[in-house]
Amino acid sequence: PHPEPPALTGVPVVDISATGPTRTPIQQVMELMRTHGPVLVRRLHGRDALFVADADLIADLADEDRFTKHIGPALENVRAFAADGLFTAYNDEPNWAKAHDILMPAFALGSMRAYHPVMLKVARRLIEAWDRSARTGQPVNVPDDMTRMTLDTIGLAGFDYDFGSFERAEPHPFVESMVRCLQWSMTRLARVPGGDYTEADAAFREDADFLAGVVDEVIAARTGTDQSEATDLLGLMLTAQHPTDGTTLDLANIRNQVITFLIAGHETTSGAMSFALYYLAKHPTALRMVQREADALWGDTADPEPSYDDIGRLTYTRQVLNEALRLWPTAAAFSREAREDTLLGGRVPLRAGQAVSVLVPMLHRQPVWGDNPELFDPDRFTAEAEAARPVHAFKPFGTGERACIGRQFALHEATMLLAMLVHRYRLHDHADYALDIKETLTLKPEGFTLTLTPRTDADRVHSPLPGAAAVTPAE
Ligand code: FDE
Repeated sequence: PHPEPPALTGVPVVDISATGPTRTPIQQVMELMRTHGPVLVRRLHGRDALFVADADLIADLADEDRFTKHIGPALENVRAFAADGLFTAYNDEPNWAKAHDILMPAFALGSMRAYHPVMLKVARRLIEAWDRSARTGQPVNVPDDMTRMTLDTIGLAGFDYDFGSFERAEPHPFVESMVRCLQWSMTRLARVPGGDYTEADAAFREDADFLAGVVDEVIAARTGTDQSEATDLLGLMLTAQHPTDGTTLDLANIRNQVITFLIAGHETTSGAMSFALYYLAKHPTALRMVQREADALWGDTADPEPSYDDIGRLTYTRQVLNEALRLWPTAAAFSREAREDTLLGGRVPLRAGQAVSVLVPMLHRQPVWGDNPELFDPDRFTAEAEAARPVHAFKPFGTGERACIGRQFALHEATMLLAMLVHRYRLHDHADYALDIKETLTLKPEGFTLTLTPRTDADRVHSPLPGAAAVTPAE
């Protein structure tokens, strides 16, 4: 039962029924906000959705006492195949708190030490593939290869399941089904009343059943055997008891978690790395800085062995990722709802349960980001700059207790890979790529390709980093 929202005085209402939400609904709302400002109602066939990007309103929405996560129509659609997995569970669904408590330790920063070797192994698969392309001069498709890499990583680190993505010309059938399920979730939002969608729905069911079948096989292969030594997420889910009541997750919920981690853990992270490489290819100075950081750690070693601790030292690389996530947060919108009737920011009336969608890319272009928010500038993420900014101005991982559990996982994986790539290759924007952002619930730079040449010792930066002890040149 959705409460009838009160009239929003002073909030512009923009009717998009003539065009529908288009194939790029996020970029459409971004455009609407450029015209109508950072608070607006988007009306589609008489259905209203409130979108906000205003920094003060989002700081208010981050107040967990008054607001909580809202499962909106997009996530309702994803529930059709991820059900009560962490991402799509209702706040009061018992399996949310249970799985959250059981899985949190597996995603704490310290746990990344356990996943580091697997992440490195998959990074080397990518490098092997890119070395081949570098030899032949063939362009690499950046988002496709980043997706291969993140899928193999979450498959192996999560469930000891090898998708073997680099040995395939086309994505693994599991991925194709998953992508179609996500597309169904998105296009279902644009349906016109009275339309006939039986065919699309039947195709979706088939894909969803296929996903469940593959995951059930992975789980079945593990349930009969002793999991006490397993270090991956699945082993943990099969054995870990809730810290207070001692219960474990049931098999149906474990299946939903596996599907959830595969969805949540790979498209978002691969998009983030793709945008970071895009900006590096376009910004030679930033690229030089990232190379310098990697060179300081790994010097002229052709095949460095990045250690877990190295990744924490890649501070500028991390700044580049953050800045890419500022301009194009790959999970671009999340929804909140008021716990009780309230005034958002003291001015926008909201009923309990009413949805408010945060349009993150526009939050990341608000005046708190200065007067040139479109400019790619990793210096926005120095420790000093971050300390000077309101805490809720940057939300690529959502907010509050339903914020991203995979954040450290994604950042460790992405930071290591970026540094290894810039240490090894010169990146050539051979096609003078113009940004074209595809939306499949997440964002990615469609058709972004690079050519590569190996960096040589002569390319490497041998000067010390600023702040390092100066080396006196020999007379
Ligand atoms: C979550 C998340 C979020 C929130 C959403 C809402 O609020 O609705 C966000 C915004 C995110 N997430 C984002 C992101 C980005 C990136 C790169 C990522 N993410 C990554 C990842 C990885 C993994 C594994 C993940 N991720 C996972 C996840 C999960 C499970 C979740 C749900 C949580 C809860 O509890 O709710 C998330 N994620 Fe993320």
